[in-house]
Amino acid sequence: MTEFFKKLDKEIKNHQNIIIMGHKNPDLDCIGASLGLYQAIKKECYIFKTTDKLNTSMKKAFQEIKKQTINFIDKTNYKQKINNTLLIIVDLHKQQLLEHQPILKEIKDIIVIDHHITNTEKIKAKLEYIRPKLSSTTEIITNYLKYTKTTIDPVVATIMLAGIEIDTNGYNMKTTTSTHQAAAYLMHLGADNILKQKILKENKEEYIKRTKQIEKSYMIKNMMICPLDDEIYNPSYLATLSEDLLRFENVEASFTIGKVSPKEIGISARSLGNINVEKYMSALGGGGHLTDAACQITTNNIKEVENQLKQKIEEVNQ
Ligand SMILES: [Mn+2]
Repeated sequence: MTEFFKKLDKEIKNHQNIIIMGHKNPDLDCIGASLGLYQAIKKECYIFKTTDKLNTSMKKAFQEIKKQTINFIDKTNYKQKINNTLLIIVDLHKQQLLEHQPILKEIKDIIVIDHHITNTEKIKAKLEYIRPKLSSTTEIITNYLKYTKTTIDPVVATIMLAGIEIDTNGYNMKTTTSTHQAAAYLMHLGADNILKQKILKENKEEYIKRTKQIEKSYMIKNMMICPLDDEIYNPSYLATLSEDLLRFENVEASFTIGKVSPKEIGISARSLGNINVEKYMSALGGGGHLTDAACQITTNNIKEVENQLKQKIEEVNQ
């Protein structure tokens, strides 16, 4: 990581402006990493602000950020800042997910920092640091704060801590010693546990909705399948739900099936480690890792995808 940080420092030094950009439908890891990085960069720097609808936690995080002096930029005014500019992309590396894709043609010096499973449609970058084994992008940025000995605003430290918590589903997924060390370091930087809880508080209606979805899930062997209704969901919602299902007794693997666009059904698969979910997802045209995989199928029929999955569960030998 240190080698990457050295190169990152050099790139920052060699540019006049920095723009930090995350993915569409940003989450707390994405914004936490952006804010942490922003505070470590001691020169003209902007965070590209989303125009997407924010979820409850993100709205609360932005309310807290409002009290800070952070330079945001958006698609209406960023063009004044694209000369001698370094674009740092955080928490994604797949082109289609980028907040504002046209920028890729306007800025040529790009750095990508991410922790998602490597995808083929990668953004062409001058420098990249993609580590799918790490819990979150915030974990990487926290290490950068340590490396640069940056002190940050306690509110930013709090949002970063919430970001790690969201991406690990409460230190359950992809959590290692270094994840806990990063969390401890954020506490040391002033992260506030009470404010973090306020930011993470769930909306009651959303909680009830999720409980009803879990109610409809069922077991095949030691795997839990949870088909959703006809609404369109963010793929990260499917992932979180699958992670939640792993909490239940006898569940070794979980699959959440739902519409991710009008003509696309996604499956998000998670495993505790004894079942290789990547095998099922690649059999359905997707991919991923042993404990963490997904696929997307072009159709609008959830039942059809559910049946295909059940068939693969019968066919694929572990
Ligand atoms: Mn993330």
